[in-house]
Amino acid sequence: MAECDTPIVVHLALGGNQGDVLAAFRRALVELAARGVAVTAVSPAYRSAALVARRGDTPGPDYWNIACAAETRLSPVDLLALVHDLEREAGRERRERWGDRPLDIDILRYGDQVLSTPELTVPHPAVGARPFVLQPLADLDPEVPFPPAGRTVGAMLEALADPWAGIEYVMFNWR
Ligand code: A4P
Ligand code: MG
Repeated sequence: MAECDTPIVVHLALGGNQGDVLAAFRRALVELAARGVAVTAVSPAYRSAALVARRGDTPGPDYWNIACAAETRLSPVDLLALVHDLEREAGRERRERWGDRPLDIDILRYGDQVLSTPELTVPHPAVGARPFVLQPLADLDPEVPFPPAGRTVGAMLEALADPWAGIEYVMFNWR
């Protein structure tokens, strides 16, 4: 396992729409901390309608989404392997893209690094388009810059036609 010399600040998005998702989030946050990802801040939980892959698809159950900030010495590839382990342990089976899932963990940002490999794209390409990702990120810190251009979370939110599109409910004390 490759380790970085200095801890890297990472931002993760957690989502899910099957079973007790908030319980899955709580477990995942404990496991991240236990396996080398020191979680420093966690957002409120946002409930939103499921975004579907294609117009006309029947949406599944509503999602819960949160964001967290953390510090880790894990390399990007090892961090991806860890989040896949946690998704599996939460009972996730990959059947179809955007299928219903008890837990999904996306690596939104890995310090200032830009990576594009078949397994991992960082920053996550969908960050700027999704209120259910940007709103919880803004709760952590709206000034966080995303490489390569350094666009902040706040600026990305302001650029959306409707920064609250699809969001139905925000739960503050969910942990
Ligand atoms: N992968 C590449 N880059 C990354 C990254 N930065 N972080 C690869 C995590 N994974 C990354 O992901 C497919 C592959 O992406 C992985 O094998 C990994 O190597 P996946 O989690 O297996 O599949 P997925 O989640 O179905 O696809 P995708 O494109 O990641 O979908 P998203 O973006 O996760 O969207 N509606 C609401 N309201 N809230 C949601 O959270 N999420 C989705 C899925 C659909 N609708 C939603 C929500
Ligand atoms: Mg995913």
